[in-house]
Amino acid sequence: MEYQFSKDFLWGAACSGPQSEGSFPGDGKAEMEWDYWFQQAPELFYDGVGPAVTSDFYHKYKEYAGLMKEIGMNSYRTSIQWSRLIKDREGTINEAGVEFYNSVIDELLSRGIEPILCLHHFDLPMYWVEKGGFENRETAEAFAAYAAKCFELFGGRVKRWLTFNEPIVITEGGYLYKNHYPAVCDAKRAALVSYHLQLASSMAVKEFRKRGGKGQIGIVLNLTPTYCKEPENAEDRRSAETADLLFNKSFLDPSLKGEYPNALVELLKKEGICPEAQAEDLEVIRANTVDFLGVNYYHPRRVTRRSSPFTGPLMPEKYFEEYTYEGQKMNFSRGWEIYEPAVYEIAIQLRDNYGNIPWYLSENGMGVQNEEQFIGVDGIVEDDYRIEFIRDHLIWLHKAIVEGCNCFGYHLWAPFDCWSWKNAYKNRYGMIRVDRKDNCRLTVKKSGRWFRVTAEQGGFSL
Ligand code: BGP
Repeated sequence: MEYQFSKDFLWGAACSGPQSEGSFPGDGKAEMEWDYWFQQAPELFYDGVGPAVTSDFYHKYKEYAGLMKEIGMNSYRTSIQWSRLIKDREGTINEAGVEFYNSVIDELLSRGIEPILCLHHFDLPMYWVEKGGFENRETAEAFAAYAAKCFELFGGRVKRWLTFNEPIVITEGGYLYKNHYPAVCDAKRAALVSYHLQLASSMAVKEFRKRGGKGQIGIVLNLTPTYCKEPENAEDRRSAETADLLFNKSFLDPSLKGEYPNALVELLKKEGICPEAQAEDLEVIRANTVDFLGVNYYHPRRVTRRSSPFTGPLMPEKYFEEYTYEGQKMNFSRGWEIYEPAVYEIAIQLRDNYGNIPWYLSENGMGVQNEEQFIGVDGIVEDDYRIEFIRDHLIWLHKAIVEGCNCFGYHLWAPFDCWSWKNAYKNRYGMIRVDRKDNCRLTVKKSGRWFRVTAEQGGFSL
């Protein structure tokens, strides 16, 4: 069977500024939330490793770009760190930051790798955290101004922009499940943050268009297709619909259709947590939908109706319980389910319910603990599990494209092993190994070799 993709298909991988660059403090970079949180509570971070060095991309970007080329990537997504580019709330530019991002863009372009830049990957500068972060509407305005600066500085060479990476994770991580700063559990604040994140994204899109931005602008959403245990049971179906509303549609609909689903607004009102929206803000959201979408897909969500009444502070879990079942295929290491058909189902949804918007799989990946155990005699990580993971997702993506879905690329998370927030270096995701015990020495894994051949051939046959 042949799995051939179009000639201009994006073969690449994604990472982010805060997870790869390191170099804080240094070269005028301001503090962002993870720098701060790590200093406050290093014990929360796996092995006590914070974001100060990460994969040392700040110093090694040329070597990384060379290896990205070697493994066949024709595109790379990373993010600009707001805190590296802009020093304070007054908007003072950090010239060293401008120089760094200019050099990275030029380096990638010189190697035929398209830079795709995201403007925010969970890394709010502390000077805005101090003002309430995205609970404060002013932060949304500041984000739009920062975005405009980025378009002005780098717009000539960057053709695809993304406003936010996984905004729902900022909300749920910071304001419900305590995985991100400020690590509180408050549904009302969570709803307000979500609303301002959407507004910030739409305002940035508006800036992009106002400037006659060349190229396209999108947003990266992590979509978790939601399946209920007993589809014949109406309550079970409702539990899945509600989870889908809260975790997927809450950004998908306003970003792509310009409006919130009525059912979501009603739910938030019923719970007394619906933000008070200004009419002109809703108009900005309505008028500034994205050109394309990045979909991060890792695992689905399996839910069923609650078996016991919900107690405690308001959480999405009031409306469902998650469940596992025997025979469920799990990543042997990260604890996430592997369910490839979901990629196809996402694609069909985007085709049928969202105007067949152009999109790409902007993250998909397999985190593995203690990966050194798979190093073979030649010193190469023999990550056949990762090759199988990528291939099996590509098969479903291919099926979707054959059926008319508008998917233009596949990006693995990540090109190289990188720092993963509170998990630090626990789970390795890269096609390039970063040996942190040996001055971040880089070696291509078996998956990198496989990816190169696949990208060069534009697919594979089985
Ligand atoms: C996504 C994020 C990435 C990355 C990835 C892997 O949600 O966009 O930043 O971290 O997940 O997940 P984790 O690091 O939790 O293993």
